Amino acid sequence: MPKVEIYTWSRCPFCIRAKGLLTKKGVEFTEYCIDGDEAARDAMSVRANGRRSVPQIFIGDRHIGGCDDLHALESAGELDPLLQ
Ligand SMILES: N[C@@H](CCC(=O)N[C@@H](CS)C(=O)NCC(=O)O)C(=O)O
Repeated sequence: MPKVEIYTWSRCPFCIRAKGLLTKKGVEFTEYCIDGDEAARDAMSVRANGRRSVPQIFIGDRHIGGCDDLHALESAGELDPLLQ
């Protein structure tokens, strides 16, 4: 399985929801909790094509986007192939 990374704020409902989907699917992920860390957010934004909201999710080299993007992939049946 490729490395799955997620940038989060601890109290962000979208982050909690995204992590919930990954956990439900049995996906192990690396979480970067960047509460109050603007330098880390800047670094995330560079990786995430300018997006600054959290969560931002990466699977391998691919930028997935946020919580809605992750769930859209799941609904379309396109998430599992990315995780293999
Ligand atoms: N549609 C986005 C919404 C994410 C979102 O709004 N996150 C909030 C935190 S809960 C945020 O980053 N707000 C700050 C901002 O948008 O700059 C997703 O599905 O990930």
